[in-house]
Amino acid sequence: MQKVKWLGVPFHYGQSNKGVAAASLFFRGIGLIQELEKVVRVEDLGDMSFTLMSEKDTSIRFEQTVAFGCETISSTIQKLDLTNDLLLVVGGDHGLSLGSIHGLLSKNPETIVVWVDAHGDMNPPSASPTGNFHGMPLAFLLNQAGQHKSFSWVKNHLRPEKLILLGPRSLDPEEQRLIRELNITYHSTDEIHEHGMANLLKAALKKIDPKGTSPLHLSFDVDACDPETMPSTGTLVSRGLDAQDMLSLGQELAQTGRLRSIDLVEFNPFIGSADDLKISLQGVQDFLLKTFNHLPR
Ligand SMILES: [Mn+2]
Repeated sequence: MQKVKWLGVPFHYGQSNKGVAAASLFFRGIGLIQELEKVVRVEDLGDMSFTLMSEKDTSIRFEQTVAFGCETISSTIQKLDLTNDLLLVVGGDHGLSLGSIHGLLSKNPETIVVWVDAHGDMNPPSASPTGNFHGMPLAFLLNQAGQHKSFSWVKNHLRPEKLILLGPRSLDPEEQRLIRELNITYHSTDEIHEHGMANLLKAALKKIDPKGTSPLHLSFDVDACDPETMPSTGTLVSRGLDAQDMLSLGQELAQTGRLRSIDLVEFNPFIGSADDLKISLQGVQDFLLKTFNHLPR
C-alpha cells in the first residue's frame, strides 16, 4: 500500500480569513485521516506553526511573516524523505505554495506543477490589487516578482514550461500578460468543460514531458471548484469545476505513477452554513479517495 505523509500547514497570512488555518485540525477532527486509511497508509507529521513578525508597510501585506513562513515550509519539506511517499500539504492559504514548491524543486528541479485555481496567483507585488500574498506565489516561483530582500532565499525557480494552469476564470491584467509572454499552458474552466479534464491534462503532460519522466505536483486551490460543490472557501468565483472534473483530475494524475505531492489549500471550515461545510468536506474527501485509490500499488 502506498504511503502518504500528511503535513499540516496552518498558514493564513497570505489573505485575511484566519479560518483557513483551521483546515488541517478540522480534517483530523472529523476523521478524514481514518477515512483515507481505507486506501492508503497515512503518516501524520503534525501541524507546523507560524509566528507574526514585526511588519512595515510594503506592497505585500505581512511581508516579513509570509517570507519567513514560506522559507520555513521550504526547508521543512527539503528535510523530508519523500523517496517512496506522497506528500500531502494541508493548508492554509495558497501563499504557502511558494514554500512547498520551492522545497520540492530543490529535491527535483524537473518537477511539473499542475496549478488548479479560479485565479492566476501570479501578480507581482507591484501589480497586486490587494497586497494579499496568496495572489502572488506563482510570480515569485516564476521569478517575475521583482526584487524583495525578504525573499532573497528564493533560489529554485519554476520554469514556465513546467507549469500547467487549470480552471482560472478571474485573471488580472498583469497575470494575463505573463501567461501570454511566458507561454504558460493554460486551460479555462470553459475549455475543460468543452474538451474534458482527462483529455486536456493528458495532452498538456505529453507536450511538456513527452518521455513522461518528470515528477508531478498538484497545487489544488479549492476555489477552482464551483461554489455549488465547494462553498467553504474565501474567494468564490462562479462557473467553476464540478465534482466530476476533480475526480477525473485526481484519477488521471495518480494513474501516471508520477504524482509525488499535493497542496490542498484555501479550505475554510468557518465559511458557509453547516450544509455548505458538509458538501465541501465531501468534495475534498471524494477527491482524495479517488486520487489515492488510483496510485500504483
Ligand atoms: Mn490560489
